[in-house]
Amino acid sequence: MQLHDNAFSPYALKVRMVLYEKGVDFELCEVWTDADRERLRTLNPRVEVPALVDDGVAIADSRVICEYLEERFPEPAVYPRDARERARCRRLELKSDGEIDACAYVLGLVKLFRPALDKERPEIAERAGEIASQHHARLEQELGDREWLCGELSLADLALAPHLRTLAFMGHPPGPEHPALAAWLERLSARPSVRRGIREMAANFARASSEPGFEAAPLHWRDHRIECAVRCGLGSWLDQELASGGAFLSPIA
Ligand SMILES: N[C@@H](CCC(=O)N[C@@H](CS)C(=O)NCC(=O)O)C(=O)O
Repeated sequence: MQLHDNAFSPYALKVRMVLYEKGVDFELCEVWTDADRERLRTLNPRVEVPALVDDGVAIADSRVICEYLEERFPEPAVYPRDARERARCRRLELKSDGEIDACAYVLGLVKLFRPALDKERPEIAERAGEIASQHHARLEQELGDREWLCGELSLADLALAPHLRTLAFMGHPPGPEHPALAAWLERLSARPSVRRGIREMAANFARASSEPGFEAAPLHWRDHRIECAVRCGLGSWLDQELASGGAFLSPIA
């Protein structure tokens, strides 16, 4: 089984953490170069990481991959057994991969990828920070007094780990008004699968950010990320970036 990914991607990280939780052996094929991207194109026409190859069959999209892994390696389970909790887990995973990823992406845009934009327009980070607090408040409610979001540790927790760690890294940890969420994030971050994943994400970020041209590299925009960018006042900026090649959309595939 080969996993084509880059730990810098929160989706890739989610799949890695599921594989670590399940103790599945796999070969890592990281995507860094144009040649790697061409190889990825043959596995996933949207040219997005992660893509999994099992016995010569390619499977793309982190949610599809995680469901596949659960069916292929049922124990230990990363989806709740109860159908209602399972539905809740999928909803939280969607929220994580959609809205919360998007907020972290816009903050990453101004804090890491386009720092000049942050200097010119500091209100964008401010707006994204307010959105992050709204997500924290919502998750605090979802968590209530549970140890994990859906009772047992599940994909809902694992999916959120990369995004909430990224938000914290960019100056937006759960605040004192979100004590249950802060304690949950600490518990989650101490789990070996998550610790390992976060370490790999940090190493890949260090490598990517030390490459020449990091701050000018074209950025991938899609679905919720575009919506959040527009909410933060970046609509016409994004249009210009798309026109000038500073931004690109997933291919239609
Ligand atoms: N829905 C997809 C989204 C995957 C995705 O957007 N991956 C990004 C990295 S976070 C990517 O590979 N973008 C293309 C690129 O950066 O060249 C999934 O869950 O796997």
